[in-house]
Amino acid sequence: EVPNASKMCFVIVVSEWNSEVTGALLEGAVNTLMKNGALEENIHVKRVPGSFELIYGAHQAILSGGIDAVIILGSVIRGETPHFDYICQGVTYGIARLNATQEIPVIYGLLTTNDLQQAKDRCGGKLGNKGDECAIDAIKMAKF
Ligand code: DLZ
Repeated sequence: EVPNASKMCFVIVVSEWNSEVTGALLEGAVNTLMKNGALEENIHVKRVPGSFELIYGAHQAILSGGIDAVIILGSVIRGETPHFDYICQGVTYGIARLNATQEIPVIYGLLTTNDLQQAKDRCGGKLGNKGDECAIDAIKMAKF
């Protein structure tokens, strides 16, 4: 059961890297928040250049106050160097740290895939949309 979100306020921090994927994640998250009662004026979208900046973006969103949950959305696609692993680990650790130390929940919507097709499958393709899941999780955690 999903609580009603009509009195909740959200910040979505979304990465511009792989914007075809992150745009679809964002659309899913916003639609699902609104389907569950959230008002458009209470959903604030902030953009950062890449997934590594999601940590800073989420932290600043928390410090700005007056919100119930933050959702981060990003897509990291494996390349030929270990860069992928460093970014994924850094973001995961950074967001985990925010969740352990800050007062409001940060929902982890980072797709970490081997190729673009796997990402497309997860942002509105055959495996659903991670943005939808993150929206539901944000509402539940805002109520927690
Ligand atoms: C540099 C980089 C690379 C190679 N790949 C991705 C990616 O697949 N997804 C993503 O969100 N960001 C990528 N970035 C950018 C880094 O996240 C970050 O923006 C830069 O290293 C600057 O801090």
